[in-house]
Order: sequence, then C-alpha cells, then structure tokens
Amino acid sequence: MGLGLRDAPPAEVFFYASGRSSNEAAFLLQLVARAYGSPNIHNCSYYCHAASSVALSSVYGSGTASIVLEDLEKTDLVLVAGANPASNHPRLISQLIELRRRGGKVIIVNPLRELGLLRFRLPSDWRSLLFGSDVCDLYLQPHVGGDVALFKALLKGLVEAGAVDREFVDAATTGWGDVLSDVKAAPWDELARRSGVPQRCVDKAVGYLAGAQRGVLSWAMGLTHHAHGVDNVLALSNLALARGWLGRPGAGLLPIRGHSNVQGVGSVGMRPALKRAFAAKLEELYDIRVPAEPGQDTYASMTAADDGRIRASVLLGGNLFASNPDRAWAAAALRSIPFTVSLTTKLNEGHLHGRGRTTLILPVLARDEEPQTTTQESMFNYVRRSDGGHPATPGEMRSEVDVIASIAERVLPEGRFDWKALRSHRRLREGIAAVVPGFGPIGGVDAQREEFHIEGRTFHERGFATPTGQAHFHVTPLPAEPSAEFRLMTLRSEGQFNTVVYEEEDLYRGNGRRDVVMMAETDARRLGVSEGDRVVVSTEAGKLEVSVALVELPPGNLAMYYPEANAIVPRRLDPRSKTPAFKSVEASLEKSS
Ligand SMILES: Nc1nc2c(c(=O)[nH]1)N[C@H]1C(S)=C(S)[C@@H](COP(=O)(O)OP(=O)(O)OC[C@H]3O[C@@H](n4cnc5c(=O)[nH]c(N)nc54)[C@H](O)[C@@H]3O)O[C@H]1N2
Ligand SMILES: Nc1nc2c(c(=O)[nH]1)N[C@H]1C(S)=C(S)[C@@H](COP(=O)(O)OP(=O)(O)OC[C@H]3O[C@@H](n4cnc5c(=O)[nH]c(N)nc54)[C@H](O)[C@@H]3O)O[C@H]1N2
Ligand SMILES: [Mo]
Repeated sequence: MGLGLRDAPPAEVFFYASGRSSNEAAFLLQLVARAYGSPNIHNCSYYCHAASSVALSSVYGSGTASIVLEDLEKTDLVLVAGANPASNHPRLISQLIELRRRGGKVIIVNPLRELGLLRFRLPSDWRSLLFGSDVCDLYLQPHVGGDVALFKALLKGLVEAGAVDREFVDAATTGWGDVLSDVKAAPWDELARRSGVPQRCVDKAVGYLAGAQRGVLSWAMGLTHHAHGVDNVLALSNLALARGWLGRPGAGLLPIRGHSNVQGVGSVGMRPALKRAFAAKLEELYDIRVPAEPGQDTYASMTAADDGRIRASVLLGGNLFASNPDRAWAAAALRSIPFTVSLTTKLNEGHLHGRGRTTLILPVLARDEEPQTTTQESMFNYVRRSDGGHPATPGEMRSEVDVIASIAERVLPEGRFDWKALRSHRRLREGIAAVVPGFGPIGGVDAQREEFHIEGRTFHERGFATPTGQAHFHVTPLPAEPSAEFRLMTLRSEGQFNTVVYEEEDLYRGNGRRDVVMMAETDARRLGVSEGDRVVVSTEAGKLEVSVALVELPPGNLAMYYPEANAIVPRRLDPRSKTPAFKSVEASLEKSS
C-alpha cells in the first residue's frame, strides 16, 4: 500500500491534516513525514486562523490566545468581531450572557445582524430557555472588509476621550508614536465612509471601551478571511494595547478557534516550519534532519499539484475539494495527483470529486472512540485528555495512530523506528513532552491524569514572548477600495460542519434553502428583485444562479453559503498569512433572464 509513496521524490509529496485528530496522531504524522524527507506538512489553519497566528506573533511573540478561560469570568467587556458563536461556538454565548448578568458589556461587530447574537435561549437555564436572553449591548454593522477602518475609528475615539493607558503603553509596548500619528491623520469622515459605521455608534462603542477596566477582544473568520486578514487582527490588537488590556488577568486577545483540535495539531508540528528549539529536539530524539527552509503550506501544495509537481499526498481528514477557493481549479489540481491516501472517519464529497488518480481511503476511528487515551488542545491553550472509548462501529476500524504507523512502516527503511513504541499513545506523549515547547507536563496525563495550561502562551503579567519582552503596535493602512459593486462574504449556517451540510434550512437567518444570495432590501429594490427571485452572482472566478434572500446587511454587501459558494470564490490570498480571502470577494449581480 505504501508504493505510491515509496516511488515519489519526498519534495513532491504533501501531508495535510484537518483539525480533528489527536495530538498523538498529528505528532506521529509530522514525525514520519519529516523522517521520510518531506517538509510539505500543513493543516487547515492555513485556511482558517493563519492570519491570527501571524498577527499575534508580531504583537506578543506567541500565535495563540493571550488568555485562559477563567479570564472571561473576570472581564468587564467582551468584543466579538467577525464571528457567529451562536452557531459555531455556543459555549461562548453562555459566557457572554453571564458577563451581562454581572453588569459587563458585550459589543458585536458583524455586517450581518445575526439573530443568535441578539437573543439566545440557553438550554441550561430555564428562564433563558423560556424567554431568551439578550446577548449584546451594542451591535456594530461595518461593511464586509470594513473592520480596519472601524478599529481605527475606535482608536481615534479612545485617543480623543483621553482613554489610552499611557503608563502601560510607555512601559510595556513599542510603536505607539507611529500608530498615534496615523490615527490622528485619518479623517473621521473617511473612517466612517470606509467602515460604514455611523459616528454615533462609534461614540457609543468608545464609551463602553473607555468605561471598562478590563476587556477581552475576540474574533473568528470574519476578520481572517480577507486579503487584509493580518491587518484586521493587528488593528484590533492596537485597541487592546492602547487600553492596557494585555498582561493582566481578565484582559487580552482571543482568536475563537475552528476545529476542536486545530490548535494542538499545529502545536505538535503539523506545519511547514518549526521553531528552532522544536526542530533541534526532534532531530536529536529521532535522528532526522529538519531543513531550515520551510516547506509548502496548504495553498502552495494545491498550486504545486495544479502544476503537476505533486506525486503523492497524505490526508489526515479534511476535504480539500470543497474547502478550497475556485472549485473547478481545486478539483483539477487534486485529480492530477498520481497517488493519494486519505485517512478518514467518514466519506465526504471530496473522496469522490477530489480524489487522486489512485486513491486509498482508509477508515479510522474518531478521536473519542479510540481505545487508547488521547489529548487535545483548547483555544485557551489548555491540554485535555480524552479517555479511550468504545468504537461505534467495532471490528475492523483502527485508530489513526495505528494506520499512520502501518503506512510508515512500509515506506520508511526497515527498522527506522521502534514501531511498537510509536503505536503507544503514552510513548508518543513522552516524545511530545521532550520535543514540543511548553508540553513538558503532557507525560503527567498518564501518571497523575493531569490536564494543564501550556507554558509561555498566556500573559497575566507584563513580559511578553518577544525578544525585548515588550508588545508591539503596528500601523494598519486602510485596504484598497473594492472596485466591484458588491463585497461578497461566504459563511456557515447552523446545520453544517464546514464542508458537510446536515440541514438545508438555516433557521436563524430564515432561509429554507442554501442556493441563495443574502442581500439588503435597499439593494434588492434598486435592482428590481425581491425575496425568492432568481439572480446571477458573478465574480472573476465564475457565475452562479441563486435566489434572493433579504437580510439585515448594509447596502453593497452580499453573503452566500460556504462550501457551495466556492464555485465562484476566486483564488486571492492574504499575502502575509496565505489565507484565501473567502470573505472579501468582489461581485456583481443581475436578474436572471
Ligand atoms: N456548528 C458548527 N461549528 C463550527 C463550524 C461549523 O461549520 N459548524 N466550523 C468550525 C470552524 S473550522 C471554524 S473556523 C469556526 C468558524 O466560525 P465563524 O468564524 O463564526 O464562522 P463563519 O460562518 O465563517 O463566519 C462568521 C461571521 O463572520 C461574519 N463576517 C463575514 N465577513 C465579515 C467582515 O468583513 N467583518 C466582520 N466583522 N464580520 C464578518 C459573518 O457575518 C458571520 O457571522 O467554527 C467552528 N465551529
Ligand atoms: N468559501 C469558504 N471556504 C472556506 C471557509 C469559508 O468560511 N468560506 N472556511 C475555511 C475553514 S475556516 C476551514 S477550517 C476549512 C475546512 O477544511 P477541512 O478541515 O479540510 O474540511 P472539513 O469539512 O472540516 O473536513 C471534514 C472531514 O474530515 C473528516 N474527519 C472528521 N473527523 C475526523 C477525524 O477525527 N479524523 C479523521 N482522520 N478525519 C476526520 C471527515 O471526512 C469529514 O468529512 O475550509 C475553509 N474553506
Ligand atoms: Mo476553520
């Protein structure tokens, strides 16, 4: 079964992981990929939170949240930008409702008025279940892609209100001077026009930000899926630094993560470049050479496949067919790969439309059904254990680690590793403890059943993970103005998990079907169309005929459902994070003939 891999030059092979696998499986896969000689190792975060990692690393030297879960219980204010936690992170909604009951404030930043971010019924609370709870105090509706302008307006407002924490800024940060001159020079009316948020709403938000002692600023794909995704996160980070909301309890920055273990999969090495300390330990412990040059990320591997430069791929879950922009291009790229191995818990349409010329689909047990204990990492940098479970489909199904080891055993030279040890999750954890920075305590998961926070990631006092220990402000220019009539974003509904759709109906947004384009009533009237009318949405990647669905969006903005819309999402990337701009697509619209 390993033949397709044995014959391929390792530089022409890539290894992709979705974010559902255990730390143990991901650690093993990157280890055998590196021993095999391929640096092309990546995971779905390149289409997800890569912009957050890039931005946060340059703000405080670490690419993940600066806070732990308990900080949400201590804060006075939470701002949620570009996220729909009512569907995608429902536990966060309970925390927002709790915060408001304590007298704290919640600000939402989202072009679309999301019903679940206005009122939500908490199943765990009878009052809330019966009557619903208000989720937020203020709902700001910028244009799609208008967040940099909005965050700059908020910063300008804080400066004018005298609400900048000068002591923190002077003692613990660099770069404030340039950011201050930049926001002072930005005219109010331009910020309002570019963000689409009226001055009175900005003033209200500034009042809340200035009135809170401690705040947590959080976000998800609404900020990262743009050609200026990194700038979005940097502009939001500037607000946190200006208020002194970093390096103390109850305050900080929180990227709201995607897949349940996407953070862990990246932490344990499923990425094209490793930090020096990590690479050195891996080389020492397993006798491999980690090249200094980074390998391909996800999009670079797709491009290489399209150019005929990929001979084989190994996929640990995921669906590259439906998660990529420009569906026709993605399908052709994946189909041109001579040999693909896919380890999966379930079949999806990618296994049909995005398979290689020869494709092996190997069923594996889901993380919580594996016989051995596994671990995963939360978005709060907390490593949890899951005890071994009972497979829902007993019999032939094997664990991810077992299947990865079986493939590697056939591909790598005989006797290369002690395969019995590498099939033991406990022994893999010993490897992780020795190799991955901050994961020392993971050995204790077995002996003392201990779960732990990863050291060096979160900041409750000053002294950040940068060379000088200071945090950094960054000047964030306004992105280029869109030239097309509409800015189109693509998003999820309640009844789907990423590329897998369970229900056609989107209850929250009142849509009975998914082949729709959501738009403002004023735009519909101007174009002479109404709810249910067929229209054609055009982008530089193609056209799609869909029905009109009226929603509360500012005029000039459109929304369509992912993954279907990937048929017309062009291949445009954020140059710094390499993330496709899934939510800033230039589009036009006409009535179907
Ligand atoms: N049930 C369920 N849970 C999930 C998932 C799932 O598919 N289903 N997917 C998981 C994964 S991998 C991820 S990454 C997360 C995704 O979680 P989210 O990021 O919450 O999901 P999206 O639907 O992509 O987009 C979120 C919101 O961004 C807003 N938005 C779009 N463009 C902009 C913009 O320019 N500015 C601002 N401020 N807002 C904008 C949209 O209106 C939408 O409300 O959820 C995870 N959890
Ligand atoms: N237009 C547009 N495109 C997008 C997005 C968007 O908002 N708009 N969002 C992007 C984002 S945030 C992401 S994360 C990507 C998602 O990209 P992917 O992670 O590649 O796609 P998923 O649909 O999450 O993959 C789900 C599949 O993984 C397999 N699977 C599930 N659980 C397991 C497991 O435990 N083990 C193994 N081995 N396999 C498993 C199953 O086959 C399942 O069908 O899509 C991106 N693409
Ligand atoms: Mo994601």
